[in-house]
Amino acid sequence: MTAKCAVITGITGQDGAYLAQLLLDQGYRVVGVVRRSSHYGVATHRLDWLGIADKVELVDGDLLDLGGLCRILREYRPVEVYNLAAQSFVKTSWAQPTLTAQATGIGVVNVLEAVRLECPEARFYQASSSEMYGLIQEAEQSETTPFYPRSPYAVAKLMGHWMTVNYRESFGLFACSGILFNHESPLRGLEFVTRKVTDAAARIKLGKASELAMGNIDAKRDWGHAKDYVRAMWMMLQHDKADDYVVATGRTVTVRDMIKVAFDHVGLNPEEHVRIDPQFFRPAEVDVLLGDPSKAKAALGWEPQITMEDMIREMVDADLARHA
Ligand code: NDP
Ligand code: GDR
Repeated sequence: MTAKCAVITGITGQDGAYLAQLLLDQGYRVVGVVRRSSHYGVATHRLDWLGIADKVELVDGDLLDLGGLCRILREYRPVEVYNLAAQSFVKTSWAQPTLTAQATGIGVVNVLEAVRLECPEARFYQASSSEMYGLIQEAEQSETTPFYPRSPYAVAKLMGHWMTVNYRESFGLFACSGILFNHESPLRGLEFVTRKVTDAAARIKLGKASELAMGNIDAKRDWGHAKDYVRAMWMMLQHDKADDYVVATGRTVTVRDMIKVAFDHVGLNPEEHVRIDPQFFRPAEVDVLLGDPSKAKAALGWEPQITMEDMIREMVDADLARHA
């Protein structure tokens, strides 16, 4: 029997790597769309870390190139398409709003169009974001909470979200939007706050650094583990009905308290090392996010298994090993 094929955009990112691993374990043929880089080989470091770089098939493609996306779907005939690619760093979206709108917003339209034209029977997953809630309109955010985006990134994600809903309602595509709250892992990019903190805790512990410059450490986030969250993506596409789901832990913590977990793990006092640097503040902040994952639990049977504390300790240990 030939294996079911899944196509992942953004396979070189954090979620793409963990999702590829999950799908390989489920027996899928995994095809990853990779944009051309002038540095051959650097793109696969996360897949290498998981030991799966030689188990996935990588094809050249870019979210901004509809023709190329159509060619890939025509050639591989996937049963599932996961659109994880995006300009995903919120702070950069103020510096590069047009690029962010193109990759994170129009890119979704391109993938949806490619699916509609080439493999309309395929199931489609869109990586939507809790950033869409921005200036929160309800204390706990669920699928029915109104959106209020606060960055060019969040505005672009909102376009992708509504396009996904629209293609489902207009063309009958099996298109799901996962509204995922922050999720992290040892494979998280160094620019994001958790990994910045765990990497610094490790370097300070090893005597390779002495301080950590931070932005708004009073911001609160609902942090889960990427491994748990990619499982939710896959579960959405196995359900008998396409729908949208919040994926979150239901608990929110300040950046300050997250820093404490990381520094405690290596026996350091954050007050001796952390300083505030205004360059890390954002033009408009999302002060607090707290997700209500009850729909995903009831409909999909999904629940997070890894706590924020265990995840941060895992990340610090991985960074200690990297720097040792
Ligand atoms: P990453 O930043 O780690 O990965 C982003 C991926 O997108 C990379 O593989 C990158 O490729 C690729 N990419 C960027 N632009 C293009 C393009 N024009 N064409 C093709 N590929 C492109 O993100 P995460 O893994 O953390 O997140 C996955 C998705 O989920 C993103 O869409 C993100 O916005 C969204 N999301 C993430 C959350 C989180 O907490 N992690 C929460 C909610 C949503 P390259 O390696 O070449 O840069
Ligand atoms: P976020 O993640 O913007 O929520 O987007 P990030 O980790 O960048 O910031 C979280 C919060 O921490 C505050 N913060 C800092 N952030 C960074 N990066 N660096 C700092 O020094 C710092 N100091 C304080 C931020 O102001 C913010 O409040 C992530 C991305 O993965 C998106 O793609 C995704 O959609 C959302 O999560 C859900």
